[in-house]
Amino acid sequence: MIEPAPPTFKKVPLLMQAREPKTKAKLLHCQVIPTYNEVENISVLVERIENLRAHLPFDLMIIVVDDNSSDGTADKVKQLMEKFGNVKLIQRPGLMGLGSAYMDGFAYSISNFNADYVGEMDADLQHPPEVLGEMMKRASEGVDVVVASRYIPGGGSADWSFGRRLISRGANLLTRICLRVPIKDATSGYRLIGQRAIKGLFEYQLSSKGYSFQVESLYAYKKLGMTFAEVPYKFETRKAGETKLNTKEIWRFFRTTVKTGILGLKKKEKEGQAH
Ligand SMILES: Nc1nc2c(ncn2[C@@H]2O[C@H](COP(=O)(O)OP(=O)(O)O)[C@@H](O)[C@H]2O)c(=O)[nH]1
Ligand SMILES: [Mg+2]
Repeated sequence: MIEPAPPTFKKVPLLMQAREPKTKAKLLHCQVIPTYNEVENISVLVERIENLRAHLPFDLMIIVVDDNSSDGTADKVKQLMEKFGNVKLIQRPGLMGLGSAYMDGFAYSISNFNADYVGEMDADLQHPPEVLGEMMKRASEGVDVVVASRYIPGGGSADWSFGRRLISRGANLLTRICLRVPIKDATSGYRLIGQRAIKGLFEYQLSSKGYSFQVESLYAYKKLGMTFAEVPYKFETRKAGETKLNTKEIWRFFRTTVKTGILGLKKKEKEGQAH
């Protein structure tokens, strides 16, 4: 079994991490954005999120997790950090996988900022940040896991190749059959998750560092008894750069989904209680 990568960030000293502006009474959402060679997308995305911020029901921080991109993504994020005090950067030494990037981003958000909610979102502008308001609204109604969905009325995907549609539909069908999660778009990488669901997730021994993290984590939330909701969105065309999803990751996804359906997930305790 592959061990999840250990967190590679250092806890930020308290003085350096003040949330600003301190509006309190509002809950805090940390939007985690993993990046690998997204230099052309990241500033457009961050600017779009910043433009929305004042209209959102929660305070918002942006946590970029960069895996030593060769195109200068991290330097671009450092420039954004000078402009926006609510942007943070976790720099990791090399490509370590989407799932491990999210786990590091979540752990950082909870341990440094005691985030009430964390979010998942691609850096490539496929996930329109304008949907965040509706996702936060559902969360504030008491939902633990809000998934932005292509496969409910109002959702969809623009300009997606036949091959990608087939993979996405097939992956969703397999996930629903194997894991019986109450979500139409189980592979969606656009999510908002409450603190108690994340703390529960940390107790599980996830086997995947990559894309199959999405279904493993959903299964863990189900086992934890979390509540779910889906909000429709239109999956947009990648604006620049290339997808990091490759054949190896797709096979790993299918294997992990079937394996999780049969064996369940193990908790981290030594005795390894299967579910
Ligand atoms: N830090 C980090 N980011 C990754 C990794 N793999 C993918 N990403 C980022 O995760 C997001 C989703 O990947 P993407 O290539 O858009 O996948 P797709 O939407 O399924 O085609 C993008 O922002 C990528 O840059 C990784 O191993 N590490
Ligand atoms: Mg993408």
